[in-house]
Amino acid sequence: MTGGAVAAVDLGATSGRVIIGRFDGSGSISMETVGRFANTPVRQPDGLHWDLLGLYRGALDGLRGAFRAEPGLASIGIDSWAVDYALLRGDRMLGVPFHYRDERTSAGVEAVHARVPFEQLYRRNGLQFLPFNTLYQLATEGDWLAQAEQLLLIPDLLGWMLTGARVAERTNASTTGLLDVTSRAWDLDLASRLEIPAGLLPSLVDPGATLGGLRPEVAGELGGQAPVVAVGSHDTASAVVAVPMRADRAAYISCGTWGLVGVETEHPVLTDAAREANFTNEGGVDGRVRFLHNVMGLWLLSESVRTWEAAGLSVDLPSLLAAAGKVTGPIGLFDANDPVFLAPGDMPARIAAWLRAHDQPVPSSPAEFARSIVESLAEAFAVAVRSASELSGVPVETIHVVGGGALNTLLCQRLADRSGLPVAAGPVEATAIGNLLIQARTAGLVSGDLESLRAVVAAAFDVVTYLPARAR
Ligand code: LFR
Repeated sequence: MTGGAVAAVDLGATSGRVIIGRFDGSGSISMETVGRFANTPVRQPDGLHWDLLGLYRGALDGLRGAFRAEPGLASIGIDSWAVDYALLRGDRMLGVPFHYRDERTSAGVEAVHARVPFEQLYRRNGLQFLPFNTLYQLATEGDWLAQAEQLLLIPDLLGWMLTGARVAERTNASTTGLLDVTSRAWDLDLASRLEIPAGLLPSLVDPGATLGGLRPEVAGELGGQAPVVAVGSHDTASAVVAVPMRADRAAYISCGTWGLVGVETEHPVLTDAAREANFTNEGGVDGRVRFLHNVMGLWLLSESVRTWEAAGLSVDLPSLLAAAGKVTGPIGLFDANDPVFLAPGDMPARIAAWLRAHDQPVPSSPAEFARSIVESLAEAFAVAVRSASELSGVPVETIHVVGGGALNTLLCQRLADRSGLPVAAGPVEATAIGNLLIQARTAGLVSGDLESLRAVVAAAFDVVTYLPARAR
């Protein structure tokens, strides 16, 4: 196999990166970050939006750096969070995409469920209930839907800006609620019942498909030319590609803003029990299923830090977590799945209110809050792993933690203790690695199924193992 390089544009809820992956021809990978930019949502009179053009600008700047470092770049791939979209009329975006944490969607939930009850929806799309799933957001669009000619999810939107091609990558399309969970085609009957014009939904493509070359103006601006290739454009789909696991006996947690906790299966699990446990069947790369549950994740901590800093406190996260590890005495446990924690705003106040209302000890310092968050997350993760295993029949022997949460030693240890299972932490950059690997396979720089790609990850990146307290 020959060597070569590809570039990942990886957009997270708080920052975006452009990362080059170099493959040396023997199947090994090394990475270089060539661009990093903040992702700061903007509140407008009509609600909370993403700074979409700012993100595109950040991606362009990063890609210019990528071409400088690797003029022969084989391809570019884009991933981001799921569910959010822009509506287009011709080549014009109709407004700025909303942020999924905007609170306008509750009216959309009622409107959709009045037409199609949740039980029926689950049978068709296999998705857990999250109030921001695309189909609920669309139910709030009103006249804008009639004006629109096309809907593009965020990574597809950036792909269109770069190439002019309009597609819907399938792993991310699976989070809209409009994809049939069994056939993996658009559910046009459901769309019509919800009065969503079928013409809005672009042709579906699978990870590995080539969208096309850069538009000439873009290539000129970037100083290079390369095709854009569809990857697992839902960030969680890319992350799961890069979990160095045995999928038949492990669970994964993609732990960043969210904690996505689950297993990989060959077929969707659409039982009443799975629906009642609010587990989702999202589309994975190579036709796999990501059977998982969304837990609130490190958002609980980052939004707390933001609140303290807004009040004039300066917070250093490593010191805060070190202090949290030393907290003694009773620690309040709250339900990290409670939707009251979804919206931006004063997180410590909401946590304190929850604990008080449930007769739990209320923290009085940032360290005590951080400990309560870590313990509550570890507990919610352990419970979700147990449910994923029971509902899917996958016997879980190890829990893999990838993403930023893999650096949180207190969380990984407490998860091992609370689950009674070994926790294998790393790689931190799983999302970008999964993005790079699918491009590399398309370019012929690596080959094989997901198991072969995971072997590349296992060889190239360190994993730290945490054993449960009673096994140490
Ligand atoms: C993680 C993630 C989750 C999705 C949430 C909202 O970044 O993509 O998988 O449920 O963001 O899009």
